[in-house]
Amino acid sequence: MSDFSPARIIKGVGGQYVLAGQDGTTGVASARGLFRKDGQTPTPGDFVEVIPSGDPDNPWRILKILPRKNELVRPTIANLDCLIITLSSTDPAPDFQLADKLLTVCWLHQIEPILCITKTDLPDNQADQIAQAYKPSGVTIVRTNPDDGASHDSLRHLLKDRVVSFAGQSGVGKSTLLNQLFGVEKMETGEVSDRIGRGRHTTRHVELFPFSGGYLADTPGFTSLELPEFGVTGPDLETGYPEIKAISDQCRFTGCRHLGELGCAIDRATIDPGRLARYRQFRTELDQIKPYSQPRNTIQAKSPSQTRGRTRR
Ligand SMILES: Nc1nc2c(ncn2[C@@H]2O[C@H](COP(=O)(O)OP(=O)(O)OP(=O)(O)O)[C@@H](O)[C@H]2O)c(=O)[nH]1
Ligand SMILES: [Mg+2]
Ligand SMILES: [Zn+2]
Repeated sequence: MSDFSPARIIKGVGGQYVLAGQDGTTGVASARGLFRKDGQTPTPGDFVEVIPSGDPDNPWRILKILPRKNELVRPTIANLDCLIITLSSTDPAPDFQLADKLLTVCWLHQIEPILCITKTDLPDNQADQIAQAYKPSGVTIVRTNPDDGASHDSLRHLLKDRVVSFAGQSGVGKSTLLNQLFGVEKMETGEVSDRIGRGRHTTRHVELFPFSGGYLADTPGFTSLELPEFGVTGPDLETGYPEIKAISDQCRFTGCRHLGELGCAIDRATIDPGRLARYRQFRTELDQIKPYSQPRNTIQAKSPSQTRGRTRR
């Protein structure tokens, strides 16, 4: 038993958790009721302490969640090294707001982002324009499609020995790519609806698969993500736009918000118009939020006690 604890949660569905021990063996656990009272939710990626439960259906019981180095609300996952922000280059139309928000959250919380542009095999794809817009941010960009073996190799190389998750809209090809990286069908994939041009939410839960010395997680697609949910404030936003931050010391006034102030250097610089418009929109929205109305950080290094007042999902 001591060999199995602490174990990592690799999947949690309906109050039942699949755990992987240090030695790679798996087991099924329930969580003690106390977590709900504490406002804690055992989350995929968590390390947990367990004891035998005596229940043959759920042989282990989770007693304690060990401190997290980070956690995301969407996708719901903890202790990530890297996030593959998956953006379709066509159908479904890329959601750049979502991509920018995820990039911001990653950079603020020491999760390395990889921008993965899928469906580059389809006609009229926007892969070149997307890559051009994001290159100045410095993010690692990988373009891929099911026949592009070289892109799969470079992703496998980037993922070695790390805990990595996919994130992005439904239908962008997260599960397709995960299957390609494994070389076997691990996850079901779904069509994109012709009528509404959206995915069908084929993946319904987060699941971590052992991969190349670490883990690779498939996650359900999502569209909405509000920066304040992740504790992002107006001044934090620049961290999500390194190409803006790099020239902000040339603005006439310190603390310039780059919203058209006198002497703002961003007005003279060449910033991708889409990126700049989204920065300005988010900054305006975030600056309207009064500090006391911000929810607690939901992604941050946790104190050992891990007490927090908010439940997720
Ligand atoms: N042509 C082409 N089709 C792709 C590519 N990647 C995924 N698809 C197709 O897009 C559809 C959606 O792919 P999924 O892998 O299910 O998408 P997902 O991101 O996992 O979606 P959810 O699980 O709903 O979040 C499927 O029909 C895939 O075959 C690609 O690079 N090129
Ligand atoms: Mg999927
Ligand atoms: Zn400025």
